[in-house]
Amino acid sequence: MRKILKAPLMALTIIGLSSLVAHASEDDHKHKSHQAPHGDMEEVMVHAKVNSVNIAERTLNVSHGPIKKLHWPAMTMDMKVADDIDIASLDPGQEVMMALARGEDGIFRVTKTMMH
Ligand SMILES: [Cu+2]
Repeated sequence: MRKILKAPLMALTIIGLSSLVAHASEDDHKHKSHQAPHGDMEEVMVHAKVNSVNIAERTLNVSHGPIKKLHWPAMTMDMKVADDIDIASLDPGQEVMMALARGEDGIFRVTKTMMH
């Protein structure tokens, strides 16, 4: 009896595992999901290249490295900048270390940039 039961159990296990994997990669990183657990106001640092600067919208398009702390992979995205950042001082093509922090609205913003 045991031997007969083993195969279906194995199959169930494999199906279970593969649905977990599929779920994890789905969750991985959609741009809109740039949200840390509630209450996490800490800054994180990441290396990034500025691709373009939108002064009117106060956003940067950046290619940033992975951020382990937030479980974000490396990616290219638009990022809002904090009010106290002099966005006009940033140029396309520049490489920077940037600090990100989540505002009370739940959105991450660039809070500091350092030439890199
Ligand atoms: Cu990103």
